[in-house]
Amino acid sequence: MNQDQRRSTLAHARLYGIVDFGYVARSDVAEITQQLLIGGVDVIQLRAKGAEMDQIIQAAKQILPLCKSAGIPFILNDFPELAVELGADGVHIGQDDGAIYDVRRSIGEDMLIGRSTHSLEQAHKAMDDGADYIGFGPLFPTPTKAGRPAIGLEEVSKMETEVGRFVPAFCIGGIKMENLQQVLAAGARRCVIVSQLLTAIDIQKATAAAKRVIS
Ligand code: TZP
Ligand code: MG
Repeated sequence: MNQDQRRSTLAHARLYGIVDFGYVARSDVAEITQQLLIGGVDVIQLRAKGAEMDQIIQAAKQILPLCKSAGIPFILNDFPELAVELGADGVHIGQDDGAIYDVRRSIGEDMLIGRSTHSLEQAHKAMDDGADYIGFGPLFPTPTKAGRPAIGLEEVSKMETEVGRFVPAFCIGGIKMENLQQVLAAGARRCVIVSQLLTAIDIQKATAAAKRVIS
């Protein structure tokens, strides 16, 4: 995927899926990635907090070709240099992972940079700093990111108008089928859903159901 394809895929993306080692056994990485892709996720991220480097590399090498043949961008959480080495489409960084400018300098213009944001102010800053997309949340409390205070729905609409119109903004954190309509009604246009998809009995079906609501 070249730079234009990466950015245009992202511009149309609605549902962002994460292969999160908190829910996915190392042996299931390929199978679960495939189910997310068939279900209709528009972006895939590998999030492997606390894992050994070789496990991250091994998982990334399984996910990458699947994303490639599906035409879906593959984003690595953290590790910009590794993302370049592996040929990932982008890297996702948190508020504590340094300046976007520095990451851009190290990975170049072609790759995507996603930034986690937890307030309207941080969303603006990420856009101004040149993020290709942002995550915005957690909207609700979530075991996937335990301890991070929920920001609620109040700022979603303003964030979409002021930031999401220019830079794809994915609402995240505690989003489930049960509250998805409410999140969209609050102004969200794009979402990340992690635990509800990954703990579903039928991941492909759960993903497709979420995609239908969000599209
Ligand atoms: N960043 C903010 S909330 C979150 C991340 C990675 C976790 C989202 O996971 P879930 O299970 O969909 O709440
Ligand atoms: Mg990080």
